[in-house]
Amino acid sequence: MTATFARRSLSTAIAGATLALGAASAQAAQTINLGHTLSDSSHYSVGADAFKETLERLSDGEFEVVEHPSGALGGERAMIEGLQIGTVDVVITSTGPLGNFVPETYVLDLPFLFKDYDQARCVLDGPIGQDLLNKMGEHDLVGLAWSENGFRHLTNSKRAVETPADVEGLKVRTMENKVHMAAFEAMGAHPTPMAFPELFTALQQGTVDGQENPITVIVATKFWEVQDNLSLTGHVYSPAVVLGSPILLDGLSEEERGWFDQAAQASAAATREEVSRLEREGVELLRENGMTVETDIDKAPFQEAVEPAYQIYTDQYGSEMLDRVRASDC
Ligand code: EAX
Repeated sequence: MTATFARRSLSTAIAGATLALGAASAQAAQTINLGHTLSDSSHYSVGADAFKETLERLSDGEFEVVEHPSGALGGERAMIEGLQIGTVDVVITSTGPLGNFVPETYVLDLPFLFKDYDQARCVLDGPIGQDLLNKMGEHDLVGLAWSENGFRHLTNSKRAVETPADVEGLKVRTMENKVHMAAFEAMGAHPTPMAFPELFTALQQGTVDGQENPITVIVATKFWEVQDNLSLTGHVYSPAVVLGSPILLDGLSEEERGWFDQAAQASAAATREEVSRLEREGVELLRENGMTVETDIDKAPFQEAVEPAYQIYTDQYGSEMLDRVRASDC
């Protein structure tokens, strides 16, 4: 084959391929990459499935959602950065690393702020929650809907924890969140911030003694394989949020954007329902798998121990948001 012939046939091939691509993209669905850190049996996956089903149905196949569970696209901080630069389209994340991007959300990470699920959901579904979603727009993120992770509890491999004194000296993995870190520091623990995808191995290898997460996450991650003790401290409510990339969403028509809003709302509703189910059934499942569960925790001494976190928060961010949450009718 001569060089000239080879070149010509190559350019013919490229022209053909370009045509084929053009024809395909006229009909092909636009792929939406959705990421989260939890397993495909988790409450986030229930939410991801609802997002996918709703968006694909409403858009009549114009969009196709591809789910990437288990931190396949990175930890929550990395995925949020991905939304900002457009390498990820939709993320379901806790507020763990979100305050690093949208400091207004730190208020939600204060320990013992909400007394129960009803109150937390009511605040997030009302004007405060809406204002916080809107704030995300000022930081290259689109806040689509408040979803849920759950009330967080402490697990560890060293001892049964009943009082804050039992927490002293424990190396506890926290999320990359300075309000959470301040709370654990105040209890006398050694807070070790770490992205979630690294956590299981860190527990297995003894890099940290413990971690804290809702029943939902403890079940979905099978933490019983690496942690013996669970104490139902319920020390902080952990919201989740369905976030979108402005690079994708700002380019959509109003109708298309509406489909994403509805898909996010369906996702949040399905996730909350699954959280409620696991709150009813999860502890029993953890016991069956060998965890020792302290259910009867006196919260008052814990609440007192973490008080310095409030001072640290208000010194830096003022008390306006906190006062609003406390004054809400919820
Ligand atoms: O959002 O990092 C955490 O502990 C979170 O609770 C988990 O990734 C689910």
